[in-house]
Amino acid sequence: MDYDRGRGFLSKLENPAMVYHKDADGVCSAVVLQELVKSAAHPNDGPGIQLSEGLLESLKEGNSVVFLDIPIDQLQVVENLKDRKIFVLDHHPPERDLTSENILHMNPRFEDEDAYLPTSYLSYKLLGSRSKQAWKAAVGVIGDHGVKGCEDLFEDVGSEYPETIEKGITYNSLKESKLGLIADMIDASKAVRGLDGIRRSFEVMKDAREPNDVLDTELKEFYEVYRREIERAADDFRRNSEYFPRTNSYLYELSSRYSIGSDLSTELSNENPDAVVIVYQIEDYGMKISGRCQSGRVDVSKIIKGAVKDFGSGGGHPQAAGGFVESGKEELALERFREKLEGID
Ligand SMILES: [Mn+2]
Repeated sequence: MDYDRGRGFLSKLENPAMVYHKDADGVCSAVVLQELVKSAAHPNDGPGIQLSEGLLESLKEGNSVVFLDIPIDQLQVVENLKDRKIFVLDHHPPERDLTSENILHMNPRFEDEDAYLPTSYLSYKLLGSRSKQAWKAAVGVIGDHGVKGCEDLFEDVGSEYPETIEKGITYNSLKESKLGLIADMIDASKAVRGLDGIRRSFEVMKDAREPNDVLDTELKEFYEVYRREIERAADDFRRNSEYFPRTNSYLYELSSRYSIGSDLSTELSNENPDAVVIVYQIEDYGMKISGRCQSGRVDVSKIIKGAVKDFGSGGGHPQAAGGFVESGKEELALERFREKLEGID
């Protein structure tokens, strides 16, 4: 990655808007990059990776945009922002290289398709020298389950906060550190308060001078609400899920005002790694599905894809996957799940 080129390109942008992905990596990559580019920052506000029409219109009013942690090469965003200067910093598998006269598209996967370097790490590298922002980048990296390949960042963090790396520079030990807790607090802010929660996380992270500054903010309250809700749901799961003994599988309807299906299924699966856990949540716009089987005994991505076929979308990894079913087709998808879970060997 040619970070000097990236820094040069950024330095020429006039008053750019920043758009970051609505998760911990997106928030932290934007906060870190504020050291180079002071600008108004917005989370992407459409479903998934998308931007709302309103946000896109507001970007058209300026002459440059920085996109962080959003694979906008999968969207028609640059086509909608003709003649603007655009900087894209991302680490998702790219579908095309957007680089042109007005656009610089940086992604470590252009050089190594298996690279896994979260955007917060790339933002930090763009700064070009050791910075007091290192711990913020580390929070984003942990939030995206990175760490491997980002050891130099964690060494910089360790020189200022030795306690964070005293158990080693591995994902599992860092997840247990204060920085891992902050990553969870940012995720919780989104689960509990949606986009406003993410905007609060951005402000809190931007204002914080050290990790302890984050721990006593309203993010802590979001996190507590979120933990209580996960525990309540896990308890309800133990009493009310459908169990399929032949396949050691569970099917569970989550009722919650919060979007916790993905984290809940991860926790349930941690307790029972060989079981198949399918959690679904029915909303007025359709049904959200999360599946886990951490041992890899069963490919849950295949099961979800099979169940949502023709009226939804699904995918992910064999051990962890998700899906969506359009409104009105929920029962059909659930029947397919039951059939499948009755009979896997
Ligand atoms: Mn990311």
